[in-house]
Amino acid sequence: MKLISYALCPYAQRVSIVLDEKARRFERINIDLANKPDWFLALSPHGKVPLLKDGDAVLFESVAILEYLEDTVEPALYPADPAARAHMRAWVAFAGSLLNAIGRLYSARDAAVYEGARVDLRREFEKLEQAAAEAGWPTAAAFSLLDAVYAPVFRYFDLFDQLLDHGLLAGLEALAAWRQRLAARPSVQRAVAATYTDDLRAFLCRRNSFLLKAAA
Ligand SMILES: N[C@@H](CCC(=O)N[C@@H](CS)C(=O)NCC(=O)O)C(=O)O
Repeated sequence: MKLISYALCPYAQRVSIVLDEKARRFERINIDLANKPDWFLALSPHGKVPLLKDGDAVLFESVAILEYLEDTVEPALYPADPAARAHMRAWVAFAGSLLNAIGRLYSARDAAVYEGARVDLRREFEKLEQAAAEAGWPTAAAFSLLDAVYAPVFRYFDLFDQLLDHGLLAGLEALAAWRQRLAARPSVQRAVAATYTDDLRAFLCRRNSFLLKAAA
């Protein structure tokens, strides 16, 4: 299999983590999104990564790719029980809306927009905290698809925590425990390059992010 990606993409990280957890060997090809190659544009309907190439099949949209891998490669990362599976799918979708909210946060260029995004994101994390604590995700024995989609969410905070006192996860103990468990997982560590945090900082700098101005 070939995973077409971009170095910082959280959606591609999901796929990388799941392939790794399912012990499927794959080749990762990172492209420059500012200069998309023609071969990529010919394959990608929306010009977005990730794409997964499996033989003649070219798959796009990370959740569709995860579902494909779940249908075709053992071990299962969704629960077998239909209600538990539906529940997990709903929280997988929530991880996507969190990634959008994080995007709004780091795209803010001034204090007022940043503060609005910060308050919205904090509210979403409080919802997640309650669900995580009730369901026991932070200490779950088996790795699940939920782990694969929340690990890239938490990874942003490796840099954000160095930059400023954002308070986004403060006091959310279930999320802190979950984040720690995921950060120790080899598949999660291998989903990005060792230069990830520096690369993310450079990305924020190019976007003139308020996060860096506040840190300065
Ligand atoms: N909903 C898509 C989102 C994918 C996405 O937004 N990818 C970004 C990179 S992280 C991208 O390719 N953006 C294209 C661009 O910036 O031109 C998925 O889950 O795969």
